[in-house]
Amino acid sequence: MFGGLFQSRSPNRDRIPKGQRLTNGFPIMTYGDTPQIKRQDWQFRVWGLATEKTFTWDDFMAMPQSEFTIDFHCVTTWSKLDVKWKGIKVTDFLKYIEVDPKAVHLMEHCYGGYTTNIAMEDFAREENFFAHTLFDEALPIDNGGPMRLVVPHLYAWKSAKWLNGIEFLDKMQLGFWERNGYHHRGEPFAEERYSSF
Ligand SMILES: Nc1nc2c(c(=O)[nH]1)N[C@H]1C(S)=C(S)[C@@H](COP(=O)(O)O)O[C@H]1N2
Ligand SMILES: [Mo]
Repeated sequence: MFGGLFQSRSPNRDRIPKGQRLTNGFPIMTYGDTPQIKRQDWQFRVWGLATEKTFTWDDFMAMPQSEFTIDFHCVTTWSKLDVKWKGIKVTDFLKYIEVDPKAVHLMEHCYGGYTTNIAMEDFAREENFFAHTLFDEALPIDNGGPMRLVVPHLYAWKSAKWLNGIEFLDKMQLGFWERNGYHHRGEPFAEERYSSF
């Protein structure tokens, strides 16, 4: 009879970082215009400290496909639990390119010009993926369709929508929000919200 009470103090509490609140919807967070890119026109380029290579939609579809259920934390304080996606693991994708061992950092580039930076060790992790499906539907354009990156262990501004390239770097450079005061790494459980530089 007290089940409801105890459930409301649920096991999920540990999954919600300090300063965050649960949302049931899926807020859209976009700076600027939303680029309209069709699957057949989508391209993804790798450059910098990696052998330059351009991939098409079909190239990505031919890679191993995986399913993911992850929690998503936006620095503006909403968190959404158990978001279901399909896509390509970063660790699987990395088998298709040649990265120079000097690459320690990278820049995510998007249609529309958004950028965000990430360290190689935060990028090349098992739980990160390129997403093309959200809750069993083609990834909606507002959520970054046709393809976005998802990096569950960092704040969602690192999960670049309309992704179209990755530039490998020999040192950290700052992306769009990072140049505008956000933390260079952005780990939600450490509350790395703002830059300390
Ligand atoms: N290209 C691009 N990617 C982006 C953004 C953006 O403005 N442009 N916003 C980021 C932020 S701040 C968040 S919280 C998430 C939001 O993803 P959603 O709109 O699918 O909820 O996308 C991230 N990726
Ligand atoms: Mo965000």
